[in-house]
Amino acid sequence: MKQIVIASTNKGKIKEFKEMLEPEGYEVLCLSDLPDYKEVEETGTIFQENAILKAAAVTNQYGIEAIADDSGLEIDAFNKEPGVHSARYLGHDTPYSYKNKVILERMEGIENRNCRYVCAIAWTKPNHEPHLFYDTVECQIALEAKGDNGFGYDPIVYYEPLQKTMAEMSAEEKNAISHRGKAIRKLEAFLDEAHK
Ligand code: ITT
Repeated sequence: MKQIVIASTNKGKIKEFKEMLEPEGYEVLCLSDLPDYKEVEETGTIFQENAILKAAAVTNQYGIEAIADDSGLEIDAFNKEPGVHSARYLGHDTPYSYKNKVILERMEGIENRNCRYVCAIAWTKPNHEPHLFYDTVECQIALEAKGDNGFGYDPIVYYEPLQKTMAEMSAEEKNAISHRGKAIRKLEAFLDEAHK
């Protein structure tokens, strides 16, 4: 079994990495599996920068190969905010039911509801150049929150081609079209080569 460590504490993300990488023969470990991990500050201004910061922190601290995901929701009517601040928007520990309600209220009367999820995945390994895998999915802010699947902003992120919010999709449906699903497939192709 090939092992890969994802530098994340986000349960929703980790679940999606496991759903996609375990069937490919990877055992996916996360930060809570590493002893004495010191969390890094996400000081980057773009997703790619933060992804590299998080993956490199694990590679530097433990001398092992690692991956990290930095992702978020860009809302066009809010100048692409919350963007890289998506986890911290309205407070890191604020429940998403509240964050989503505030976004729906702020969107009232705004015609342009376009938004996108963005995902940057970084891969790092001692004595190797880091690699980045990036993808997005174009969506709209829904008129109301719907669905109980997924995590974070999923209940208010509406995907027109399936006429559902991300939280109304099954795991398979979301992984097939999501920013993270698409970026993980690029990572997978690279890992297959790197681990030959
Ligand atoms: P780690 O850094 O430990 O991985 P984090 O949650 O702090 O966890 P980010 O800084 O990358 O990670 O923030 C990503 C945020 O973007 C996440 O907390 C959600 O609010 C949002 N987000 C990203 N992808 C999402 C998805 O597929 N569904 C719902 N919300 C998502």
